[in-house]
Amino acid sequence: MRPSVITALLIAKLLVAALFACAPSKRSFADDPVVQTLYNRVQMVTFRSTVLEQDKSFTVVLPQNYDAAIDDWPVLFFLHGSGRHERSLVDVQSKRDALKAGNYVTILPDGDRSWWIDSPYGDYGTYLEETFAVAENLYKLSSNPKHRAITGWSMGGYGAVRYAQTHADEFSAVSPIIGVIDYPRDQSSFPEDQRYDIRTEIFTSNPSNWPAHNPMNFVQDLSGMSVQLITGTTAFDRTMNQNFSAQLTAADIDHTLTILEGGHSFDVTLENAIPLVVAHTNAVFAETLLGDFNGDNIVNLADYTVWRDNLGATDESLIFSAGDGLNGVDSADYELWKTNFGAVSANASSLPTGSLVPEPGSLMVFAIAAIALFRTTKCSGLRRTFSPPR
Ligand SMILES: [Ca+2]
Ligand SMILES: [Ca+2]
Repeated sequence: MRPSVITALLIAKLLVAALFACAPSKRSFADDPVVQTLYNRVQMVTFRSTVLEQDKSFTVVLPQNYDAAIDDWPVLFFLHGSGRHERSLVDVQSKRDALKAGNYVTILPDGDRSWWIDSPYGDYGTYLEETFAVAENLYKLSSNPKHRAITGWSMGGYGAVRYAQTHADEFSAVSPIIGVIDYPRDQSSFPEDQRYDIRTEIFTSNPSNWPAHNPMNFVQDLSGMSVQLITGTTAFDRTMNQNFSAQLTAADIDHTLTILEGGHSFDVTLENAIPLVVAHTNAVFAETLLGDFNGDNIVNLADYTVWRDNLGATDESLIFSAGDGLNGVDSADYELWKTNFGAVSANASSLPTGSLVPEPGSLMVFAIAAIALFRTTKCSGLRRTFSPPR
């Protein structure tokens, strides 16, 4: 062989070796979740969970007007019951259709039989935070608690309440469906058909460990949220839900308790509960017209004045709690106002006559606002915002 051919072969060999050295030994989803379309407006995302050290999936139901170019989509997290998984709802057409009526993104994670908490079974509470972070990044979900809600059925009802309690500043609504929510506890005082075996692989067999896991002992952490309890007439969890409702009432926390005809059932009670949760979530998200800082159901110049006069305040109640829910009255709230300028609330039954949108595009207004902003804030990382469909 001629020397030049040998050199060429050597170089080729080195190149091939270098290529293989660079190739990852195992496919990792950490930085690159894989998105599949399952149905119209329904997707499945697979990613590498570093918490569980395995590949996990969640499903996603997108609202009709979803636009990936827009940030801050409202979101409902929906946790499944034991023995079910991330596809259990979306693979049933009636349930899938019911979920599609949401004016927000629905995220349905996979929690195996974990009860959605950190336990000897696995760190599924931490994994849930990880899953939500992946979803938030991929679908540009809102971090504003006013546009975040959580629900689930059975074990997922328990998980939704516990997650809302341990992340109380992240949600405006929680809706357990046939939730096992006065649990784990000694149930000897419950009627026999109203009991549920303690899952000792999660909660241990030592009763002294149970109170720290029973959502009943933390109802106060739900204050400020819109709480919707749904159970069935013959569901074993009915007593637990009635207990929970009484505890909420004692703590002066506004809530609803709906008892549907049916048992602890995927096909009946859950089926009929989904539209109620979707309607509740739509209503809670529409309640706040972001940028309407004086609460008159329209976003206009008057709201800018309110924002300016309260800029720097640590409490957004001074701007009618219509900011981004974070960091007091700040530049992000001004951005919300600017984005939603001219918007009118769906709840506006009677606007004062003559109060319709004043010259929305007035460059002078924005110039003044921009100067005020420049003077008073350090203005960084401003986010675009989604205004809910009206
Ligand atoms: Ca207003
Ligand atoms: Ca703010």
